[in-house]
Parts: sequence; C-alpha cells; structure tokens
Amino acid sequence: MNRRIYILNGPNLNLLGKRQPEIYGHDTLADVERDCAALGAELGLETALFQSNHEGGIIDRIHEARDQAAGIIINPAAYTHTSVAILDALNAFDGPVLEVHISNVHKRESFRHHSYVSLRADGVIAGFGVQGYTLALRRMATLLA
Ligand code: CA2
Repeated sequence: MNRRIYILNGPNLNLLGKRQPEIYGHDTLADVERDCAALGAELGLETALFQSNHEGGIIDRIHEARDQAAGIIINPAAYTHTSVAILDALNAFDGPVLEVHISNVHKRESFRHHSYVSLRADGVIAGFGVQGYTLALRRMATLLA
C-alpha cells in the first residue's frame, strides 16, 4: 500500500519563521519538513511537503495526490477562506484529508472563521503552532492503519 503523505501549504507560508513570529512562531517550513520526515519514518509514512503561492499550483498537487499519496495534510493559508476550487479538488481525492492552521483562526478576524476546506476535511487542527503538522501526521497514521 502507498504510504506517502502530501503536506500541502498555501500562499505566504514560505515566509514562515521569517516574519510575524508573534503569530506564526520562529520555525520555518524547512523545519516543518524535517520534523514531519523524522516522525513519518517512525510511523512508517513517507512525507512530501510542497508550498505554492498560487491556487492552481495547490490544485495540481491535489490532483497528483490522487495516484501518488495515501493522504493529504493541508494548510491552504488564506485560500482556506476563499477557495471553492481547492474544496472541489479535495472532493476528488479519496483518502483522508486533515486541515492544519498554525494560528487559532477562531481567535482572529471573523473572515478567518469560515473554511471551505473544512467541508471536506476529516479533521482540523488550529492554534497548536507548527506542532499541528506532526499531530496531524500521527492522526493520519491512525486513519491509515
Ligand atoms: O494559521 C494558519 O496556519 C493560517 O492558515 C495562515 C494563513 C492565514 O491566512 C490563515 O487565516 C491561517 C496565512 C499564512 C501566512 O503565513 C505567513 C507566515 C509568516 C509570515 C507571514 C505570513
């Protein structure tokens, strides 16, 4: 069975650890990639992390995941709150989908309280900092067991 997990990240998350540490912390996306790869090895999962500043780039990866990945962990960033197209792409993926937000979106502006992606996600983590990614990976291992 394919044990590859795609970890998809939306716009501006390439700046993680470089700006606004009071909201998003000091860890970079490279740190997230390393931590997920290490935990994935323990859990028997192979991780592949991608980031795109473009809606279509994220959608292309979701389509690719249809035959390349067993599950998707996604932080769609601002597209969370706007993108029916990402929701539609996720609805065409058969495996588990877990949604991660570094910040607690419910403690922030009201426009961040609604997520299109949550209509498809099997679980949502928000406000656990970048630790949310590894927590989601543990949950993914359980869902795929
Ligand atoms: O809390 C999250 O993970 C978010 O998905 C992050 C998005 C935001 O639009 C969502 O409402 C919640 C923003 C990502 C921007 O990331 C940056 C990181 C460091 C510096 C600047 C932006």
